[in-house]
Amino acid sequence: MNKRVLITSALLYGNGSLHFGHLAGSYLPAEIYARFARFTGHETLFICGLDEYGAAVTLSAGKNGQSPQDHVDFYYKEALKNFGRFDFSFDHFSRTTWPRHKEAVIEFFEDLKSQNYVEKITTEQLYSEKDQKFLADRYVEGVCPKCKFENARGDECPKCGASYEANELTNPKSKLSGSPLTLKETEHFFLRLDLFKDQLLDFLSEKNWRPQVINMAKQYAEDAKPRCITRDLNWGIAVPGEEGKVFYVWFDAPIGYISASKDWAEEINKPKEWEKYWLEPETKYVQFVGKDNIPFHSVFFPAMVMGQKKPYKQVDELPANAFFHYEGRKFSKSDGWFIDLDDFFSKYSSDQIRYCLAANAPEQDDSEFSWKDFQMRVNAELVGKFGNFINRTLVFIAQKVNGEVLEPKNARDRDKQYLKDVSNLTDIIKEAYSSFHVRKATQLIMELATLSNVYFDETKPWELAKKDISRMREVLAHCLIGIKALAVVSLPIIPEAANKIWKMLGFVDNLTDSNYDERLKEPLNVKARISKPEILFQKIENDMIEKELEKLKVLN
Ligand code: B3M
Ligand code: ZN
Repeated sequence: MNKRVLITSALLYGNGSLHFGHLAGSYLPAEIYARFARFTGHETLFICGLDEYGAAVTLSAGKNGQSPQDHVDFYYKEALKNFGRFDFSFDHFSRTTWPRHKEAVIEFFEDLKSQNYVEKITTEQLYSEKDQKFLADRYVEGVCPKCKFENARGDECPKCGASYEANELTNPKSKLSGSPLTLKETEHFFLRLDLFKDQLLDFLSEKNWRPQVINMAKQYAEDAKPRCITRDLNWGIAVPGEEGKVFYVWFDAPIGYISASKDWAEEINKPKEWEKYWLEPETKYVQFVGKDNIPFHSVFFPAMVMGQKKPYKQVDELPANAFFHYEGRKFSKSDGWFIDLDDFFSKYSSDQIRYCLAANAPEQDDSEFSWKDFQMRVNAELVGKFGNFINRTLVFIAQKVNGEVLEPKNARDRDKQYLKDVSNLTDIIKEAYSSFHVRKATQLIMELATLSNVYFDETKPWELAKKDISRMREVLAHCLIGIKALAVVSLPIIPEAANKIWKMLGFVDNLTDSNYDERLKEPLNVKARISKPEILFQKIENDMIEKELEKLKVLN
């Protein structure tokens, strides 16, 4: 991994609240990777923000009887509150309505235009006779040209992830009135993706991305054709010199990664600091997105970057995830098929849900959140394996050796074997994080907890307490090393618990003051005393889960 890492998560649309679907797909994997990158000593910038323009926003603001600006102001506050509740560690969370973004977008456009990569073209766009206007993509619905899904949006298909022009839909109709649409001539700017085709295919040929990601990217590059980047809308970044036209949200939004980095640099009073991440080739750039965003991040934005005069960093890794559903269905606030986060956080903790979402991350295929699985992950894994090992060891130490922090002195083969297992697992957990296998990381962490419990069970310190105190001390000293390893490896996923464990072991500094490898090698703080351990995770009782499921039954 390069020394410097730039990490971005897809900018959240400013038209709704965060849900577990977003989190499991593009946010939590990025958050875990960012914590891991910092903890392994990389200079890290983790950027996100709110995607505030586009027809998705005007449409939902309209439904709410709100102005688009009021609408996104509300959702910006919501986003900050919710990401905070999930213990996110963004370095900056920006907004595309901020001025620096507009400047950056205009600069991108002018660079493309001056090199003839954008062109004004007379085109046929979907027109509503009824409303007497051209309808921007999200106001249009029709049949997906790729997978034939009935309710595809005007610019991308929520089912197969295809990305296209609204006039490629079959049977297009107005989303507002349902009325059919006709084609009418108008002028728009087009990005000449076709001119970048060879360069894009070369760029993609070097990527070792997940098969589903690289296949989709290559297919989209093969089909590269001019793509309309302006819209007839009054909410967005105005196209210079054009009346009533704004940039298509997918043109402006990815530039938001750059403008957000500039906002961050200003905020930390080092206005040029963003350049280290964006203009220096040795940065590694990782973009986390959902699968419906793949074409925009693998082809559309890279082409925009290729057409710039400044040498912006291109994406190096694109660990796009599949979709994440809720009890067999898509999350949908309008259908009531969602989890109210105020209610959720009144009962459950951030670590509990972070762990559960990580364990079910939709890395290969779609996956889902179910309450039974959540209960199982918490009770059987976090409480039953992970928490149990830590708790039983620390309680025993508090009772039997007055909380002394013990050091190994006379290891036997069984102890050495345990240490070897711990060391193997901490290595492969690191590898899992580095290669974006969050699901595997959770499994391996539980494997470490399980083999630690087995070590405790086999060495039976409670029996040794009656007959061989020095051997008991030796075993407990090894258990403490296992606990320290659990704190280290679990930090990216369950930071609250990891930090608590660190303190319970008697360390006075913060776990993140040093790094992953150093922490694993470091001796325990023998001067400290272990007091009675705190509970790391609350068990979830059956009646709590039944109540959650009851709420869904009325909707079925
Ligand atoms: N807001 C789409 C989405 O959230 C869009 C991402 C923009 S990333 C530049 O799915
Ligand atoms: Zn489709």
